[in-house]
This record gives sequence, structure tokens and C-alpha cells, in this order.
Amino acid sequence: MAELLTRKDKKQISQWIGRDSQFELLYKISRDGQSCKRFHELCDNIGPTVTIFYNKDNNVYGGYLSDSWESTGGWCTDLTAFLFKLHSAGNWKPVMFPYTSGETHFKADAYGPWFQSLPSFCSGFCKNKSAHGSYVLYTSSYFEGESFDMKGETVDSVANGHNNVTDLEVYLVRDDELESPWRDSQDWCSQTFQELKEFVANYEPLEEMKIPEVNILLIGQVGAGKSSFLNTINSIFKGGISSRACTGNNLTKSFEKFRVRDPSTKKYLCFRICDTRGVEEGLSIKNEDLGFILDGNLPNHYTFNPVEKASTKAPGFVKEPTVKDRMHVVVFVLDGSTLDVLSEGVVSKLKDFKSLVWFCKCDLLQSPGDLRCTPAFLTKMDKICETVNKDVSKMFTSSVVEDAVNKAADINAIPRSHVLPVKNYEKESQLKTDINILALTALRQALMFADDFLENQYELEQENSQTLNTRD
Ligand SMILES: Nc1nc2c(ncn2[C@@H]2O[C@H](COP(=O)(O)OP(=O)(O)O)[C@@H](O)[C@H]2O)c(=O)[nH]1
Ligand SMILES: [Mg+2]
Repeated sequence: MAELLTRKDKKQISQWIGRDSQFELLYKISRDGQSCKRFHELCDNIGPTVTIFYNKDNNVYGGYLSDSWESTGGWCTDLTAFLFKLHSAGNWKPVMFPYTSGETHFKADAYGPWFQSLPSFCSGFCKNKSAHGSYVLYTSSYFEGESFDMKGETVDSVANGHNNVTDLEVYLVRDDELESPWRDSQDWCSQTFQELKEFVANYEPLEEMKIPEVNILLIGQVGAGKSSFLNTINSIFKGGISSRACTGNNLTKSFEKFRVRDPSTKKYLCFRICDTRGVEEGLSIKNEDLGFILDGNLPNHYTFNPVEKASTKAPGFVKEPTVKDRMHVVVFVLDGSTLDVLSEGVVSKLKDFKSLVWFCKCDLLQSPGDLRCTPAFLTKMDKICETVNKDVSKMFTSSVVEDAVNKAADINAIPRSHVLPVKNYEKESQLKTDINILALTALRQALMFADDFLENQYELEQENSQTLNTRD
């Protein structure tokens, strides 16, 4: 069942608590019932929690405890507890009511979450859900300023004078930063950066295939950060922030195969990053066009026609593409800050594209030699995690990022290890080693997947030529 607490609410509560936090829904009155027993089963002895009341007049308020709820105990004092309001009549008006003195909460098996001046329900006071769909909760000594500084607010300004809620949620509050990383990572030092840069700079496609470079196709929502990723890689090799591909409102309308040059050798690197029109509802790149791109039929700079699919008569259309023209790895670029609100249209488009990459036009699985890997780059991690925003090297110890990676893997139905979180250059004016390491790690992975494809192709060619020789 969906959580009601928004990302903005969570960020605000994190700030009040004083550290980056993650919120895990434990109890929800509309899901688990207005039951003291169920509340204690789900929330006892588990750690810090935040309880949120969703008042039926669109007021949202609640309380935070670092102390665990328990079934025995009576009145307790938690010096770090606080009450708060987040929304007043639907408007975002966050105010925190800090602890002053006295007891803060009541712990007993016959009581639900129960703060001094903010009670919920107890076994002698569990009213059935009203005909209007709200729960009538307890209101005695309600927001009276006992133990907490109400900063001039009253029961009327916080809760419109009543405690009838459409829902009530209790979240476990966890530290965002994990003690051990959720994915092994290299040291965030300049040596790691240099090694990765050398790997990419010295990369050459499988020799036997005799192709000058591999093609990495980026595909994803409009605004996901495809052009920014290309700019990030280009900046790394250029040694300063560059902006070759247009980003932001400038929609990519054509098929562009970018090369990156290493100024130290004055040579182009052996890959091309291919940028396409984005995936969007309605005006997305067409399945047929994508098919042509994958097979290598569309020329560089091909301008997509928003209403018609590409024609075989288009100038420069490659009628008989060879392996060098094809896309060797397809990277789904996903905006990590909008995973929760991805429209069904976009999700189904992404699924369509993934099956296109995996299945040939006649809907049969391609021969194993034709299988391409579809890793995902998960961008804008700095936007979903304050810890990462402050320090990109916390990427693999952030539980928020870990959750986003798991979600992206589910959406795209790919292994988690194929989801690579990145942070593109966007507001920075100087290069940063941590950002470089992440981007190059993602690129190295894409190059290795491209090599897998070439290996498969090579094996296939070998098998075919052996078959022909046997027939001869
Ligand atoms: N904060 C943040 N913003 C990003 C990141 N990547 C891209 N952006 C911004 O997102 C917007 C869209 O990016 P763009 O590369 O044009 O997306 P495209 O449509 O996929 O090519 C731009 O304003 C970028 O500056 C990132 O990792 N973090
Ligand atoms: Mg773009």
C-alpha cells in the first residue's frame, strides 16, 4: 500500500532530526487496522520512529521519538523527541515543536502511539472508521504545549481543532549511511581515477572483429541525463567542464554519435556514445527507428521525424550495415529522482525497448550471439540523497541510493549489479575525482558489455564459417 509521506516531508523531518535518514513504513492504520496489538507487533523495540497523522482537513502533523515503542512501561522521557506539523489545510507549512521538559510519550500494550499532547488510540478508545472514511482518534490534552514548545501554535492552527484522521503512519527512521557498503567499490582516490581513465583511454574492441570502435547507445526518458553523461565523459578527458551535447530544455532531436578525444595523445577513443531522442509518452522515439539504430541503418546526425518512422530512402540510410555500424551495448539512462513517479506510459515504453533490444523484429529470441546487454545508468543520485549531494563518495554506503538501484533493477528487469549510479556534471565549475570515478566506472562496465557482445558475434562468425567449410 502506498506511503503517504512525501520525499519533501522526509527531507524536512531528516533536517529536524539532524542527520540524513531513511524512512521505512512499519504501521499504517488503513492497512493494519486501528489495533494496539498490531501496532506493538509491528513497531516495538525497533528503534527511532516517526508517527504521522493525516487529519481529514489535510493537516499533516506528528511526532518523532528516538526511543523505541514498547508494550510495557508507562510514561517515558526522550530528550530528543519532538512534535511537528508539515501541512496546514493542504499547504506546506513545516514547524517543529521541540522538547522543553517533562515526560514525552506513553508506552503500554493497550495504547497506540501516544505522545504527551498528541494521543492516538487506546483499547478503551478504538472507534470504528466513520462513514466518511476517517478514524476518530483521542483528543484529550491535545497540542496543549505540555513537554513541547508549541511556538504560539494551537490545536486549531495545527489540526483544525480535531483529531479525525484519514490515515496514520509509523515509520522506522534509519540512518541513511550504512556501516558497510552495499556494493564493493574502489578507493575514492586519484590513483583509482587514473587507472579507470587509462582503462578507458587504452580500450580497444576485440581485435578479431576488426572494428575501429564500439557503439554505446544511450536511451531513456527526456531529461534523464543522457547528454549530461556524454558531457561528463568528455569533460573528464578534456580536463575541464565541457558542454558538447546540449542539455536541459534543448531536446535531442537527432541521432548523434559522439567521439571523445584524448588531448594527451590527440587520438579519438575507441568508442562512440550515441545519443537519441528521449523516451516520452506520445512523442517517443519509434520502435522501428530504434530497430534501425540497433542494426546500424541510421546515419550519424539523422534527424527523427516526430510523426513518421525512418524511411529506407532517408539520405545516408545504410542498407547493408556491418558489425561496425551496429549498437554493441544499449544503456538505459534513468532519472533516479523520478523513479517513484514514472508514468506507466514511460515504463511500458522502456519495457518495449528492452524487448526490442532482446528480441528481433519477428518477435523471436535472437540467436545467442546477437544478445546485447542492457545495463542502466541511474542519474541524479545527488537529488535523492543529501549525503551523496554533500559527498559523492558516499554513493555505496547510502541506503537511499541502494533502494533506488533496487527499484531501477525491478523496473528494467535487470540484475542489480547492472545498475550503475552516477552523478553527472551539472552545476560544478571544476572536475571532481569522485564524480570522475563514478562516471568512468559506469563507462568501463558498458565497454565490457560491448566486448561481451563482440565475443558472441565472433563466436557466431566462427561457427558459421566452420559450418560452411564442412559443407564445402
Ligand atoms: N542534479 C543533477 N542534475 C542532472 C544530472 N544529470 C543531468 N542533470 C540535469 O538534468 C537536466 C536534463 O539533462 P539532459 O542531459 O539534458 O537530459 P537528456 O534529455 O537525457 O539528454 C539538465 O538540466 C541537467 O543539468 C545529475 O546527475 N544530477
Ligand atoms: Mg539530450
